[in-house]
Amino acid sequence: MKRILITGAMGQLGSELTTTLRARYGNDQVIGTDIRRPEETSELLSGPFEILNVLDAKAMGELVKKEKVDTIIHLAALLSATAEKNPLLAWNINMGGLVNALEVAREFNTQFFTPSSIGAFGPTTPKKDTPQDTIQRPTTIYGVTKVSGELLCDYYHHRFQVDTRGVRFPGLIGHVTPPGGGTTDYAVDIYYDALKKGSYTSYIGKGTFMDMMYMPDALNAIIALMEADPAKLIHRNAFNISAMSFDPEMIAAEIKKHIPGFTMSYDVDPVRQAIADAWPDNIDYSAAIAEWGFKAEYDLAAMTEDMLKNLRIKLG
Ligand code: AKB
Repeated sequence: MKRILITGAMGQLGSELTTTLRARYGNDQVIGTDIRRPEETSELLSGPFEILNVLDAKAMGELVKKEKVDTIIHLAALLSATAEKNPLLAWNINMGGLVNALEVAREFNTQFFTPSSIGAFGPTTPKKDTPQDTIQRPTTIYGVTKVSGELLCDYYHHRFQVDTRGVRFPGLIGHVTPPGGGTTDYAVDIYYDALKKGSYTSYIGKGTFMDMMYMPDALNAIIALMEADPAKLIHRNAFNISAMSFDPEMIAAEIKKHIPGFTMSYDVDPVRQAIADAWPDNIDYSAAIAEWGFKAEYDLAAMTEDMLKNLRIKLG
């Protein structure tokens, strides 16, 4: 029986992962944690939930010991655009939280997952079909923490035999919890604005391609990797994965098929545009397919249909 602790459980990925893992492994087996408590009506409170600051290593260790946790999923981190506004804070939270979580995993011999990102690549990385193993010289503080995190997870595996695993997530798109502070967030915002206003002003410019993935595929990927036979994992941490690559024009055109009057305009944000320009157009994820059978179900058309259907219900 699994006993899972999730940090950053109130975030875009954490909120959906917590409920998905509870459905799979049992409601009481998945302990959601975050720096604050969710609203009383939140689904996250349908199972165990604890307030935990990832910078407090002692509290994390005590919780893992008390709850007999055997798997840590460490999600708490600042995303790319927020990180760029306060680089030192980003370093402290992203690296401080990660090293604390890895130390706890080492001490209590737990399995460990943490996400890296397409942000771990930089302007000198090949932009098309970006290989699994390639140049990683990111120019954002977020990217610096992601590359360092990949290396640290590799280190804890080979030095201390911690069962660390991870993927490089592309932009994640979902309808449950909005993302906060990322560069790829436009691809979520556009659906909300399409339904609420019939128009969207994009802060990312035309022709800027980035990898993306619909949330159900991201959740399945985490489960598949965590349950994969360790003997088959060559890369272990930081597997490239993706489901689609598009630019703002393509997602707008897809939305128009459902909302014919939808219009798109541009007001490019130089900071987020520079981040996007330094990231790959599309990554190669053949290692994830070969080593643990990664697959994605949703393309742009299927995702758009499902997003609009669910957001129509949510927004009323
Ligand atoms: C961001 O935009 O910062 C994240 C990511 C791709 O890591 N969504």
